[in-house]
Amino acid sequence: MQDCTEGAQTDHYKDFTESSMFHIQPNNAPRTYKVVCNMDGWSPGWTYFLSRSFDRADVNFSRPWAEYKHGFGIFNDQGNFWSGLDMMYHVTNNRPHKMRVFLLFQEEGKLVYRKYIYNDFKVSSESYGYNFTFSSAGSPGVDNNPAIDGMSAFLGSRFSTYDVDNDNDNNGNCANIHQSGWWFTTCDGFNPTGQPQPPSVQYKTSDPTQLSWPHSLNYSPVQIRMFVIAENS
Ligand SMILES: [Ca+2]
Repeated sequence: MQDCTEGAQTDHYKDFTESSMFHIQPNNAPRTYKVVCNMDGWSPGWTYFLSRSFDRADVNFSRPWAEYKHGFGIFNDQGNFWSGLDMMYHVTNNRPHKMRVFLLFQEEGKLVYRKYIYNDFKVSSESYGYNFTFSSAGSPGVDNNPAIDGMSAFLGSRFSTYDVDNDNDNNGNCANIHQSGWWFTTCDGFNPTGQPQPPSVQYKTSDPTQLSWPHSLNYSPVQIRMFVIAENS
């Protein structure tokens, strides 16, 4: 299958009842990629590229360029993982995809999901630093809980890791400061691949290694998931 969306529409995979590991090969790709697909439930056909949650076996996200390029972590429904920038480049350039960010916050003693959608989300090739574009964005809301656009602040930035500093901060290495990899601009911004916090840590702290995403009340996420699905699927 060229991506998880095609897999979810194929009889061969219809009996899968949860998110699990598959191999995909986009038509434009030289090889297969290991990914986690959502084949059932709320909306089948999503290809995950990031999953990190406080309640799972810890995976170190402070990794070099080569690992963010190829992917790392535990590739299943209960694992923390990053699927790799090469996969994202090939999947999103093979045919149009929309991207969804799914965040879980602890807000006043209650776990609240918030999501944001980016239409026609595309990651460029390694020679362009994997920078991304999208055509429009919006928050459809989950139980009327809108999220906040976190991606626009990173538009135009190249990806950075501790060994490849492509950020716009001349005084620091943002990936090293945040102990993660991302399309960093300045080092005092948000850290979407950072360490998720237990629900007891309700508010974002000054710790730069903490997982963070814009929120009007500065809540700290306990979980982040990012995935893409083919448009008009
Ligand atoms: Ca820098």
